[in-house]
Amino acid sequence: MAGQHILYAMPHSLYSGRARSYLIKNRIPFAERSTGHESFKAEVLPKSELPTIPTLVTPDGDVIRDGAAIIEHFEAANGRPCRPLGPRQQVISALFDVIGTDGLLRPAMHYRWNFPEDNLEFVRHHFLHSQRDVPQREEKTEAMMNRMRHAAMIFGVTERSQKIVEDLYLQYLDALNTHFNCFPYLLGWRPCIGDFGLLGPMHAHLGRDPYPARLMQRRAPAVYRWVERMNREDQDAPEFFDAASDFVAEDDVPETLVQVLKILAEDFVPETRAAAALINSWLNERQPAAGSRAVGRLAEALGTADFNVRGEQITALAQPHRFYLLQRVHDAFADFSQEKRDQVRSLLEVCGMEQVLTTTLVRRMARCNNLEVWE
Ligand SMILES: N[C@@H](CCC(=O)N[C@@H](CS)C(=O)NCC(=O)O)C(=O)O
Repeated sequence: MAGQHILYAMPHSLYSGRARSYLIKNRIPFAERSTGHESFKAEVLPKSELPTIPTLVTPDGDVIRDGAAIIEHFEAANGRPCRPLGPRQQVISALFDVIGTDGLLRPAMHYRWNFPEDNLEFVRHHFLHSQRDVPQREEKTEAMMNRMRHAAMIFGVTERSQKIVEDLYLQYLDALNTHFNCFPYLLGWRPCIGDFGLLGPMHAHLGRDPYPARLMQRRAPAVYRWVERMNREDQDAPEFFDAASDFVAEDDVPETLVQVLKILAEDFVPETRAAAALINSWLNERQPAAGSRAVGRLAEALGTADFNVRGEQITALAQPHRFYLLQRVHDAFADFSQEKRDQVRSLLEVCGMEQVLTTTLVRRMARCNNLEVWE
């Protein structure tokens, strides 16, 4: 593809890491700009509808807001290089995309905001430098950080739930480390859509802020290497002496990855079910008009949902975005033959994730003019 793309993104932004990595791995030339850049307000915002990052401007001047939409733009144009063909791998890849962008927000936010002694100056540097050097810079930085800190806490980390959030994260990290000792990517020897989604929280927050990054380096060096690898153009797998180049053969999903999913299911499944119930009752009550906005900025949600994890109640924001991406899992599943659906269902049963297949909203979402809208 000729010409250069501009990616509005920031190093400390969760969703930016996903789109940036996709562009790097797929060798799409781009320059990265902060939202503090003059052009963001003047040229991008009128077309992007919301001031979120990542937002991409193509060489033709088209503006694409949202990491999933940016990736879909290139996937659709280039024969879907990052979507595995086999049904099991396809569903696992799409599922990791949701887990990364929506399911790991709790540990990401906890390890960023609840360790101020280690993290605060580093995080403040990034928030400050995402703004132009205007007189209100400090004030704006504090306001933005407070908004994000608040959003973080309403993903469900409290004094009571903190231990469970940490225990789950550490078990997941250990299992993922075992996996990345066997393979350089989730499904083998090259990245799939799920790798990019998972990278969101694992890069900016959990792999880069001082406290969690050190934790990852010490406890899970193979995960740390994957984070590095996802930000390099080449395969970057010198530690694998038998490296191949494709996804694992025969639509196999490695046992090491099944173990990771089993741990992730412990809060992903109850949270998804509780969020669906809450959003469905909101939809039934409000009956939003077709075409009205379904997904907003990070801190916007329709309310909070309660669910239980290891005997403890967690209360977290319920965001429709999770279901926008889950629709893709459901749509892929619906298109498979009965035999393939059975294969996928059996795999998800082993992972404790089978309920994800039947947890749906009563209304579908679509994208229109850079926004997700109710159909
Ligand atoms: N669904 C969007 C979410 C983007 C998003 O919320 N980005 C955050 C930064 S990681 C942001 O721009 N927040 C600023 C705001 O909400 O005002 C995506 O996947 O790209």
